[in-house]
Amino acid sequence: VTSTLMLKNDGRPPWYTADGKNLPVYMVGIAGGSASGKTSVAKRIVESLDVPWVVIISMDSFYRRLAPEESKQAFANNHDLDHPSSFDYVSVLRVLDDLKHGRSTSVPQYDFATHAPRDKSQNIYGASVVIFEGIFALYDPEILKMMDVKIFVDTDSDICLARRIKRDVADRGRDPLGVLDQYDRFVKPAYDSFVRPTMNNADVIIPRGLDNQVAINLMIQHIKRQLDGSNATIMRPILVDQYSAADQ
Ligand code: UZR
Ligand code: MG
Repeated sequence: VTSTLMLKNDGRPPWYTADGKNLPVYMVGIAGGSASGKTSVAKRIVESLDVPWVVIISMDSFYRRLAPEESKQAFANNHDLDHPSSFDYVSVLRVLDDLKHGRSTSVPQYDFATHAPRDKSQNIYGASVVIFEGIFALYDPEILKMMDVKIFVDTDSDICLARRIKRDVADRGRDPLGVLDQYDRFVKPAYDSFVRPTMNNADVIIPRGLDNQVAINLMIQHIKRQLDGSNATIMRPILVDQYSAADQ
């Protein structure tokens, strides 16, 4: 779909104007505890924006490669993957900076079952809206500077834990006792010391995560208004037409 769209658009991605200037790219940061509903909120925002060139970048893609000893510990649930130092911020900044400037980029892919980055990364052509979500999405000062709106999803920790057990067993190849153990030792302490304080960096706090329709709708209205006010007058008609033309 992506390449069809670009060809139909005179070979020009829609985040560039006809004279080659790049349109402002709108960036949304979403942080919150593990299994608080960050990914779901991000997806809901994407579904509701009628701009097709929206991309979700998940911080889970940017776990750094572990040294052999660290990796052994990770398999034994003894490595702290919830500490801010577990992420490769240089790669995060490279990817976000590329997208912010309308450049294509490649996003690493991470395998939760092996606790390691995959050999292949994923190419992204560009986007007019970028949503960056993860436990430390609002942690690094350089990342914060790039975000146009910063959201913190604040969900009760018992709900997060229940969700996390289900998710990690179903999707991430873990066993329930290991998840609980890890929660006590790493997830909860890291949340209290490093994740929760980043709430102070947020513009908006969404209580109850995905259940909070009102807050999410307000957020979506805000983003839509911002898009209308900046690039969308140039961008929207082109995008919407081409999107339906190519997709139907
Ligand atoms: P979200 N995580 C893993 O379980 N395995 C890994 O290899 C890497 C990360 C977990 C990590 C963190 N902690 O709590 C969670 N552990 O992924 C963050 N243990 O992901 O934001 O989707 O909950
Ligand atoms: Mg997630």
